[in-house]
Amino acid sequence: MADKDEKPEGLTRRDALRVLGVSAGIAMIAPLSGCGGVWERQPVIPVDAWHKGVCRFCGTGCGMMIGVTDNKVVDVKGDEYAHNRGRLCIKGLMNREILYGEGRALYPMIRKNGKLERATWDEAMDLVATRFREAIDEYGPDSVAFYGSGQLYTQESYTANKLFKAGIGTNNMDGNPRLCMASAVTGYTSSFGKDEPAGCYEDMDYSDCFFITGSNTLECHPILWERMLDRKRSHPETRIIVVDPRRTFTAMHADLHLPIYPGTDVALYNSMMNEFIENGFIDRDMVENYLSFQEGKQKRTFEDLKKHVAQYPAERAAKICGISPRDIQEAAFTFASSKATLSIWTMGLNQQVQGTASNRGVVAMHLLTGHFGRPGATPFSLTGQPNACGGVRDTGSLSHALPGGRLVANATHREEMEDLWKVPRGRIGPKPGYHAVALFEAIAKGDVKCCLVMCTNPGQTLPNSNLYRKGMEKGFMVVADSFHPTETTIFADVVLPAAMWVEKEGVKGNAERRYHLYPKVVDPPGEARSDLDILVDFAERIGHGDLITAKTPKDVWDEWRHISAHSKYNFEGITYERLQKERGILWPCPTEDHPGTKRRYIPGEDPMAHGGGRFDFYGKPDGRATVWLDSHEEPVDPYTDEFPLIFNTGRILEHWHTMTITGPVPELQSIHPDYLEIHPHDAHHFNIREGDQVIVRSRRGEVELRAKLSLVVRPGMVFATMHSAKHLVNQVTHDVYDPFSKQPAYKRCAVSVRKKTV
Ligand SMILES: Nc1nc2c(c(=O)[nH]1)N[C@H]1C(S)=C(S)[C@@H](COP(=O)(O)OP(=O)(O)OC[C@H]3O[C@@H](n4cnc5c(=O)[nH]c(N)nc54)[C@H](O)[C@@H]3O)O[C@H]1N2
Ligand SMILES: Nc1nc2c(c(=O)[nH]1)N[C@H]1C(S)=C(S)[C@@H](COP(=O)(O)OP(=O)(O)OC[C@H]3O[C@@H](n4cnc5c(=O)[nH]c(N)nc54)[C@H](O)[C@@H]3O)O[C@H]1N2
Ligand code: SF4
Ligand SMILES: [Mo]
Repeated sequence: MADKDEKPEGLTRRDALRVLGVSAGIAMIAPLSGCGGVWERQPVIPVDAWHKGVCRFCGTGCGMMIGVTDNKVVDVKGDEYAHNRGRLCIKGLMNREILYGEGRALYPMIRKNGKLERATWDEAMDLVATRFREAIDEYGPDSVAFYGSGQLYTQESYTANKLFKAGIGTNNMDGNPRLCMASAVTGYTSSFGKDEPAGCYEDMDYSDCFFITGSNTLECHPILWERMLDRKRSHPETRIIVVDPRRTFTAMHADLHLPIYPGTDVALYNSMMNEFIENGFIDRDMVENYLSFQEGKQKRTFEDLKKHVAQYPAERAAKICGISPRDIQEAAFTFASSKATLSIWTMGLNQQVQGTASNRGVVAMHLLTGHFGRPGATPFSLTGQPNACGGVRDTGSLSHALPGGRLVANATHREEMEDLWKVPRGRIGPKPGYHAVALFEAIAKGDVKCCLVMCTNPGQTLPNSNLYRKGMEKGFMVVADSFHPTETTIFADVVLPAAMWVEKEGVKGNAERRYHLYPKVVDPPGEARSDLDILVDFAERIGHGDLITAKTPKDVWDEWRHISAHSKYNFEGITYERLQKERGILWPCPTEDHPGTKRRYIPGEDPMAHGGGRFDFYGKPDGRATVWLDSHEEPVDPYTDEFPLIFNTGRILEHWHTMTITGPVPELQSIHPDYLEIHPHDAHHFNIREGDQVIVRSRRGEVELRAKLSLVVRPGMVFATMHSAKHLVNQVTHDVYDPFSKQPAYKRCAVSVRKKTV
């Protein structure tokens, strides 16, 4: 941890991160805010009351104490009794500031003669209900849609899902988790039959090998990164392998870094599996008793898998991936021979055309080597947003899904939900609705007339955004956001001011299946209302008040937890009273005296698992997990003489997505993510110097950025963050998506870069 006196004054942000490295997320607070770290800070304003809560930002879901005086959050500190053991990263600490940044949306607005004008809630909600009703009457229920978020509370996503699917009768219900976690969902469900990770954060305390792929954990899940480093500090023999085309801060701390070409993960994992087989690292009991094998729709055998991965000897895979064969062999040996290997992955895998195949490649490596279901041994997909798991994946708030792991396309699942929701059989349509990209395409075409957007900013975050931004001008867009203007509210016909974080109450489910409660501790500003209140009001005004009978966060939670009992996600035992007392609980948790489940699929540990064997993969009819035979595919959008570079996008530590929340925080305003990382060789070739304004152009659009010469990227590759609204990188990205998950491939497209000439 940075000592106040040793503060690396005068260093750039990047230098500071590099120096501080291991404690980056935490230590950054000193150079940035100049306040010397939370531990030494004397409270400026006395705190009247401390409330137990949770950070609003990433999927880590760190517990925090929230200090309130005079209806204002005046302080926050890490909760020592929560899984994060009192730690918070810089964004966690900034929860104190985010409520009071400039640009909060304070009252409803309606577009009149092209301009957004202040309106009353009654006027705004009446207009919304009338327009939706008219569209439904004239064009049917599929002419309206909901586009939600992994940052809404579970009660909010659950209510919207029920209202749209079982009330209005449309499956046009999707959200930003499609851009974020959809490939993890298809990866898990095709492997295990059920979504969500099998392990938990505690596993990090027992691993001897961390295989981190497509995740810049140090910047994006800093507190989990710290937890992994705790393990390495106490057990220095612990190995960290990082697979990332960029030499990120995470990669800089790796024992082995494989800087593969973007989109070549499948070749790498196949090659590693080949090494496992050739070197006798296969868990025979696992293969014989707990696994099945599949390629497309065909059943396969272990012998077939052997032949399949034999097509990826290290030499060949190394060429595909642009790394050395020895590094593949070393990665495979370290992975397989450790006592317990834990894999971590995020958007580098999910946001690829082969997102699903990459996900199940990592899962397969664990299943084949038996690095599964023991403390420290698990394939762990890290979720990005704080409630993508609990709020959206578990409640089935996606266009193809229904609650508790059910599917729209499955007649039995539809009937179960119609009965549980007490609506007539046949109410839920058999056809999946539009997924994110298709939804905005349908709005652009005029097939979807009205869309309610809640807690997300698609005008900035959809890929190939020029196309969809034009569409938003066409449809009747209702946008509930806590800030205005955003790149989406500027297209809105109605803006609804939303309460955020602890201005409202709700439950979220983090990356390890932990449900935890966010209390309401202050009032929202102006006339802002909670998203749940907005949805309940909307339901009543369009004539579905009799369906949406649970109207408070507690009542909705109680309805949902009882419904969950009719699925393998059973968390009926997680009552509101327990949530108020405990630091969250991991599902499954069927009864009030159940402590929660750390590891799934293990009889005796997971209440859903049965039999006397090592595992019960109850999500699959034969009780066996599936290993998939997937092949490497050549990337879409190839580079050419005209577009000779590969463009990659992502995040930095201090900012959150579209910066609506972190942008106004004074401490973070000196950090401008408006640059393009370019390797000095390429910069030289294209006659670009540090600080030059450059135009990045793809087959779809262009964006102006500031050149930053950097060894983080390989020659032939450039990188920019997704954060800046002034520099919309998604004008350039490709809207091609994984055919199974429909998640867009933000991490790879071909571009040209040239110096801007004025
Ligand atoms: N500070 C901060 N933290 C956040 C967020 C934020 O906005 N700011 N957002 C949260 C959310 S919603 C999410 S989804 C997560 C995202 O968390 P991460 O996925 O860790 O973050 P990204 O920067 O999007 O991408 C991760 C890495 O994938 C690499 N990559 C690109 N292509 C490939 C490939 O083909 N293979 C492999 N193996 N790697 C590749 C990129 O170089 C990049 O370093 O972060 C969460 N946490
Ligand atoms: N190029 C590129 N694009 C990407 C990605 C990438 O890696 N590269 N990553 C993708 C991923 S993984 C994700 S998750 C998405 C994120 O994309 P978005 O969800 O579009 O981005 P956010 O900035 O998180 O938007 C959240 C919005 O909700 C508002 N808000 C905050 N709290 C509340 C609340 O309680 N209620 C309401 N109603 N509003 C609230 C905020 O002001 C903000 O406008 O971006 C995707 N887009
Ligand atoms: S790691 Fe994530 S949840 Fe924890 S404090 Fe940082 S942003 Fe918040
Ligand atoms: Mo995300």
